[in-house]
Amino acid sequence: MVSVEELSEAAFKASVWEEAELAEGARRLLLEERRTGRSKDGLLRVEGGLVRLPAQGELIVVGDLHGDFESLAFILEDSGFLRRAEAGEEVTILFLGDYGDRGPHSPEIYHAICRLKVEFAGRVVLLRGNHEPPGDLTPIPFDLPYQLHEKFGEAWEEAYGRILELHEALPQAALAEGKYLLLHGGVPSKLKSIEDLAHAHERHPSESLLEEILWSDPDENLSGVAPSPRGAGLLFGPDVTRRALEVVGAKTLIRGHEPVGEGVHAGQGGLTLTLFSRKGPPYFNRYAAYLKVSLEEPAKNAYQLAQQAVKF
Ligand SMILES: [Mn+2]
Repeated sequence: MVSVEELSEAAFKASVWEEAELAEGARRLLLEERRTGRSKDGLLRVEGGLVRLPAQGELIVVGDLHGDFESLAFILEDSGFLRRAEAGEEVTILFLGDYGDRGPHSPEIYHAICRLKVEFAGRVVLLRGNHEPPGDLTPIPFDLPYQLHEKFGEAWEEAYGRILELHEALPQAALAEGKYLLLHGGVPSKLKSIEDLAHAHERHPSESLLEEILWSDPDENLSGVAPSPRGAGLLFGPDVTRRALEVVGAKTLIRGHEPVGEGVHAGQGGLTLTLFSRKGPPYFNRYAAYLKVSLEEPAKNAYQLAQQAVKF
């Protein structure tokens, strides 16, 4: 059995070749899911860049990690994911993206999440954030190459190349039908169908669907959309969220992307939940949080969901 300790140790000790091989292994698995429409264990259905979650069991949701390995280790330990997945329990862990940059342990986070995907297949969903960008939308800071160079020395680009390719294979959204829509930043303001979500990556950059999914932020008072201070994506009001949730048949949007002081924040009249799962500079949020929810009995709204978050 893989323990959190063993997973951590392997991530810190990895050679550049092991790091590259794991990223490549995870990428191949994701492309296979996209091609066949299902994870190899049949637990997930996949349509383009959209993952459909199972209708039963528990869902563990992890927000931005940004190089904070300690928080990842805590979440895995506290949720018991490894032990429970290995015992065949119906448990799915979903990451909302933003794995690297800012914190010091981007290479180790990539190692661990790729290993989780390779070992547990359909029990693990790795979504794409704005720090797993398409080539024309690189965020600042983008420390990943520097951290890989520092850790691996001369051959660092072996791992970097594979990780950039992995980014392109990450799905951009997940749906628990009738319950939750999960993605990194925000809902596309012109979303007309589930297919728009599933194929957003194929229409980038001629349409802004993917950019909005990766970069947008909810606003409490806005009606419609406004330019974002981030310089990419948009600010979107509760009316935009409500319409998008109707289109995909979900009650609540669960997303990451924004640092929140308490680790979790319910907004937009209960339509939107923001999760932030890392600690330390440059944010110094008081708590980080992750979410544990039943996929059978959905929470009524984001306020109820927020109460089910585990703060640490
Ligand atoms: Mn982000």
